[in-house]
Amino acid sequence: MTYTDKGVKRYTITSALPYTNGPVHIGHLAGVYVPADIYARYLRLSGEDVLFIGGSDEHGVPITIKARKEGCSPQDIVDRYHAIIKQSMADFGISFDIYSRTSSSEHHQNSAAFFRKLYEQGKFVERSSQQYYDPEANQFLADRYITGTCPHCGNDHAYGDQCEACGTSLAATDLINPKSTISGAKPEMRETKHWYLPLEQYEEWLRQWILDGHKEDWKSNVYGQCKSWLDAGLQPRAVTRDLDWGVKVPVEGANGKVLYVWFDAPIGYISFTQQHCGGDWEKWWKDSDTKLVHFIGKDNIVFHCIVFPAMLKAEGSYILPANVPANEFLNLEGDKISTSRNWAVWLHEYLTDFPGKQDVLRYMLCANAPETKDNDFTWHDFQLKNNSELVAILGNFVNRTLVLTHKFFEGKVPQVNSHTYTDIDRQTIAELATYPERIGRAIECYRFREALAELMNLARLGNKYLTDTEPWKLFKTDANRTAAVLNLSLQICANLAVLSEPFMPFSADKMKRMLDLTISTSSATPAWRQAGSTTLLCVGHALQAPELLFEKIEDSVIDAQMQRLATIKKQNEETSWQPKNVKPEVAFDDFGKVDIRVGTVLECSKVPKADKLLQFKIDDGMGCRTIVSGIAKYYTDPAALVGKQVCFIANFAPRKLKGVESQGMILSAEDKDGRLVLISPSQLVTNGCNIG
Ligand code: B3M
Ligand code: ZN
Repeated sequence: MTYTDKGVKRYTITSALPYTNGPVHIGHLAGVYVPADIYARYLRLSGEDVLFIGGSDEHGVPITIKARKEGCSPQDIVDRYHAIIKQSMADFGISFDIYSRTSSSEHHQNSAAFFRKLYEQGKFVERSSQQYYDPEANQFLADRYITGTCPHCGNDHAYGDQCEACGTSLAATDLINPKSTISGAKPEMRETKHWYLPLEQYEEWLRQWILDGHKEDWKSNVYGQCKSWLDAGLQPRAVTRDLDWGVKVPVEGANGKVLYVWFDAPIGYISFTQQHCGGDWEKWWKDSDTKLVHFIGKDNIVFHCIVFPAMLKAEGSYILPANVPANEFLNLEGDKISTSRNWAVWLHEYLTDFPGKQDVLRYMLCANAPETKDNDFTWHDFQLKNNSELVAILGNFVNRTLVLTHKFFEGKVPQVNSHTYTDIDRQTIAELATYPERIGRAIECYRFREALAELMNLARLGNKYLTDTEPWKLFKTDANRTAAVLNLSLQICANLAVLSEPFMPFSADKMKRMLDLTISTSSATPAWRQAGSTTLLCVGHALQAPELLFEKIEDSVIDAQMQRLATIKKQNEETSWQPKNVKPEVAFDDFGKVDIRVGTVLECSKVPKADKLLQFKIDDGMGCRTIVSGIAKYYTDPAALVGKQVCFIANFAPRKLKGVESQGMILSAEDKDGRLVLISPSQLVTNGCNIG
């Protein structure tokens, strides 16, 4: 039973299938899996029939690139990361009904059958065309096998199917200055045949379905992207590739070709439904009283709002997504999360550093979710939210209530006579009653940050009620009143245990354990609809011993995480360093005008009041000259340079630096870490000799 959905009999909830070319990180959780799980858990608590689908996306070029890099098979790669990802999802309580994988034989059969049906219905256009080919690797270059400059935003690392910077879907031939990511070679064009889904034939229908039909209920970031693609006009989209890893194309003349990963992957949602439900699967994908919702990140919008719906429309027997509440991206300490740069908080590593603290991360990633714009995860904010919200508000309230009940009423829910209720009780009871709907409506509208904030408002209500009534003082003079206060506080704790489950399932279980709370549900009164009341706990009910729900996170723990990122940043700077672009050509004669000589250092000292400057006295073979150079930071013992030979430009006009006249410029190399290193001849040469 929901607040906003009328006539919906069941919910099919899908979540983007992560590529198995690496582990999952906080960006995956924040963007897709925490919101999807909140939605699924909430609907189940509301008595709804839910199917929550997840799985690994095991085809596509990112995987074969990784396999090539590691010298193993794509199957080795997907087996490794499917297991890691599946475990991480389970560890974080992502409550899939099934978590499967697209390398499964069931999926290969199902996606091939889906393709064949469209093929036999003549829904594809067969076309030969010139495609990029790597003559060194002897293979065609599709998707991430080719990179170049995006024609739309200028991103130099766009791929052959998509630009991750601006989200535009691309054809490899759109790229500027393309190059093979396999060999780095400049690709050549070769003839090849592929099957295309003529998206332009669905453009009018998509405009009507999305731009007219979902103007009000789809998020503006999703609606906006769809509108810009539709306004730009849709193009035919190749749904096959010249690759050997993927679902084989099940038609004549398709040797060496597989389904494009973005054709087969969304069909994985259907394959996994079939795997989970057996014969009784169709109601989840074909009944009009089923609500289908796709949870994804913004880079997947075109595939879930344009391409997959066109495929479903072409096939003809499927329902379409009612909503696709895509999130934007989560950054980490101000920088884009990146698997290749290891700039991430990996879920499996988080659990090593923060055992048992899954809910702290779920809470943080929901509270800071990039729901309408990119957002930033900082370890400082993680510590702050844990200490000042979870520990100080929610944990503190539940702990005080239980400790006081054990202290004053032997750990049993005290008797209460409603005539002892005062105004503050009645106001608190009235406000408590509003929270299931306040939280539920926000969840149903995919506003999970708002829903979580409302949950915390309920915890604040409880905290304030205790602080205002001071039962620890009251008991001495009025045990009855104290009983009423603690009974109501316990009821609020019980409500928090029910209403927090979608967001923090582990803490909800802990609260239920401490309260020894079980909610008997029926279709008429699902757990969510029982919340809001002051009768979840019966008088006399025995409580369990109180435990701390959350622990304070110390600065030292955060410092260790920041140190880890600093090390990764330094490693990235070193490995990602590229030589500066070569300057524009100069004529040889111009170079001839510069007179470069060798000289020997006779004296060397710091220039007074100038941190960066050293002054050299050089024997230049024609006498002596003084030259000032900005390398003091890298040569902290200038005297050690005496006797060394250096190279210098002899015919620069003299100039004063910090009061010292410099007659020329000493040559040094700037290394990748910015360090300046003096250039010396490899053998002793005569002072004053030319360099040319
Ligand atoms: N494998 C996720 C990504 O683009 C992609 C989702 C497929 S959902 C069918 O990172
Ligand atoms: Zn771009």
